[in-house]
Amino acid sequence: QATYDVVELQDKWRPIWEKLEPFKAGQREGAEKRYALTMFPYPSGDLHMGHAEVTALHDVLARYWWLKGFDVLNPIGWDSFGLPAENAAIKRNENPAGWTYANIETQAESFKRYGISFDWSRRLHTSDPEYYKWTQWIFLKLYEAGLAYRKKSPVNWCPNDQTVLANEQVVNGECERCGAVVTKRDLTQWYFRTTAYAEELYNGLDQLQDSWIGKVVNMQRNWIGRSEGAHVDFEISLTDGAKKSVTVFTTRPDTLYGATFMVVAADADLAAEIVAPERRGDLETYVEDVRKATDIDRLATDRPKTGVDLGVTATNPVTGEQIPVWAADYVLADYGTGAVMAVPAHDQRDLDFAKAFSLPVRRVVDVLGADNPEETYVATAGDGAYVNSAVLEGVADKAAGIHKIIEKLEAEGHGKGTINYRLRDWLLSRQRYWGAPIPIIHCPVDGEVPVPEAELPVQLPELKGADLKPKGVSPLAAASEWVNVTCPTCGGPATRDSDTMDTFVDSSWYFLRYLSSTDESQAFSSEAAREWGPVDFYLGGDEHAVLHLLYSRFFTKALRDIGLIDWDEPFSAYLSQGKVINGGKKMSKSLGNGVNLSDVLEEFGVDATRLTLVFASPPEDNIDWADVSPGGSAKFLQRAWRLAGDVTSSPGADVSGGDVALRRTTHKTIAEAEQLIESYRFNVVVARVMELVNATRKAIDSGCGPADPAVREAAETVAILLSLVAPYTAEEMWERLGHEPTVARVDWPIVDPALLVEDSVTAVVQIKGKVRARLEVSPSISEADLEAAALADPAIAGAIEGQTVRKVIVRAPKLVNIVV
Ligand code: ANZ
Repeated sequence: QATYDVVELQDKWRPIWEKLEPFKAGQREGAEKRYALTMFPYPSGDLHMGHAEVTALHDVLARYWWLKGFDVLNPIGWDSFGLPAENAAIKRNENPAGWTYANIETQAESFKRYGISFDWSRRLHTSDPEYYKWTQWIFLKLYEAGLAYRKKSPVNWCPNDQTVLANEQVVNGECERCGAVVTKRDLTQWYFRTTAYAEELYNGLDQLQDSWIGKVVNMQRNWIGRSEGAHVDFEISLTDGAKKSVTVFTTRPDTLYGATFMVVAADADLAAEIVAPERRGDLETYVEDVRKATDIDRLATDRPKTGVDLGVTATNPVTGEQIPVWAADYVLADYGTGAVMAVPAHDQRDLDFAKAFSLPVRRVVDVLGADNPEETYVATAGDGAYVNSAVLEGVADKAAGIHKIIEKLEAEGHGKGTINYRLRDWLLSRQRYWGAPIPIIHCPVDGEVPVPEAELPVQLPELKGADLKPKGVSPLAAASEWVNVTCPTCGGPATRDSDTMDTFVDSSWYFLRYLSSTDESQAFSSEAAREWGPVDFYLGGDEHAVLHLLYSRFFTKALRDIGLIDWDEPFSAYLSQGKVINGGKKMSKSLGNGVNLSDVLEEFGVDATRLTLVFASPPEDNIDWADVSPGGSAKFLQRAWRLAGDVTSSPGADVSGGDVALRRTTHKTIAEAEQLIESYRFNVVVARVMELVNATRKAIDSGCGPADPAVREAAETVAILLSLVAPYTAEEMWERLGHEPTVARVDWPIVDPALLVEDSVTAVVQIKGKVRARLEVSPSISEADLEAAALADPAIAGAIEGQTVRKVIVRAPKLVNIVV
């Protein structure tokens, strides 16, 4: 090809690669394995700039690993269940499958053209029965292990999507998908017991600290929310004379002497259980209001305090006082125990509540320099001297105070030290159609009965769009032929569970299915998991920082304990890429600043687009499309391509006598690229390749000339390094340089360490202060090497012969002084 024509290049190489299949995992027997994973796409429409960015970045590392000799797994699939398909289907009165699979085909075709080094033979779609059969199977495994269960409780309800949501899907009180304000409903739902792993999920973050992008580790820490504190038992005297023990969770048990009242969550069962008969009406009216507020509102410190006196008292276990018990909304039903000991002097929300309802305030910590909260109504949370606190008075500080009071509570049987987690169980059932049916049958006689394994998958019946309209119950409930079955245990009439699973269930194990995506006999092979897992590098968006990444970690631990895998964490390294924005703003329809990927590809070609995205910034930073130049990228690629045509030496030419300056640049570039790629600084790699292209061009035009084998070495290096980012151009260069395809599977060039030595410096060697020799040495020479070189120098060796060397003073790399 005499001119650089991107369309021609793309059309030429794509079929050749498809025939060669250079990226099939498992083809390098005996080689070390590497698993590179990028978050699989949701099939809404064609690929967009975000997909182009993440896959281009990810491909740098995956392709690098092939060049470095690893056996690489870099799979692709589709997260193809979910609401957008269902909503599109309702609009068009179709089944969601049609829309979904058409989009998948479009995206697959685009990915192939985009030249990503995926192993296409492992392709999967979570909405295929062959896939969700195993999602259901895993659900049943978790059910058997007691990690999936059903319970009735107040749940998040999206009035727009007419379905429940997990806590993780409620962002600032709104549905993370549609933005509707989320309300609460009392419903019986399926949960995964994520809380059983709260401690391990929290502690496991320590080992990910250095290999995961820090902000995501911190977000998970905050989400899991570990609090050290104590459970303290209070005895409540009910109106009928009975006693009931109620436990509160507190992070400040050392303030127990200042607990002047107790507050329980108004919407917790406990409140209704203990309320005095004459207060029940007030409580019920109040609870109706409480249900309308989001958790965020309820916890807001600046909110006016409201509540109902429950008309009963509790005994403070250390003072013996009878304290009133109230119900309020600022205490949440599903955090801690749903009840708190209120210490108004040292907790602002309790103090605001005390002020609103004229409840007593007692200071128990005298914080140096702070005014008395009993007078100021400003709570003090700091450390100070204990007052009004019997056994704690004289104790040095908060830590010692907490320790001492826990000891006392434990000794007297009134409580114990504990660790509380904010993490809740994962609500997984959804009242929508386009998801994996929950494989449970409800029988009036036998209760919950798992669908027998041989009957999996429980297939989704085909429903038309009209039947899918959200009604608050799953559309499947109305599919009577599908719902009504016989009980597998007793053979009597029973009904299928009509809810489907949250699509985050599908994506919590897809990285395992890739290991055995065509295996019809099992979800995945444990053997393959041992060989390939865990994922060595995962790249994706940080919108999944708590949702998908936390759920996958939970699944991994659960499946490990079930005995299916033997590693603890799914993703050894995780990085989240920045967003592609435009003009400083997020791309959006309303701003009209969207950049259409297919237009960009059309105008500049695949390679220039990929190069632009990789070169624009470090992977984790945003890319502002207004600041980049795909045209400039295209020009650079053409410059690189031209080098290959200018080389006149033959392939395999002996390079040892080649131009040293150019060879140094080449080898330095290779060595640096290696380090840069391994630290994910892909943009700098591109910059180095650009410099190498310039140096090679200069050598051809005004240096050693095109026949020097150093020029070939440089051009071949450019082709190899460029293959990570611009595969079409690189492949064409490789061919023009006289090689067979594919450059994507050559060996990473070996660096000659001698060529990495920077320009040498002169070291002076003195004997008793007189200069006797000068040596050319590396600027980074060690003291020991310099001393050895000096003593071995013929002039020095001659001068000191027959004398005793008393001392050698070395100042590398410049000076050696020998005292004889
Ligand atoms: C008494 C106390 C005194 C408290 C004090 C704090 C300061 P974190 O750190 O978030 O775990 N609390 C406990 N359960 C609650 C619930 N269901 N809803 C709202 N608040 C609740 O917070 C734990 C603290 O939050 C607990 O410690 C409790 O108030 C409150 F000077 O107990 B503390």
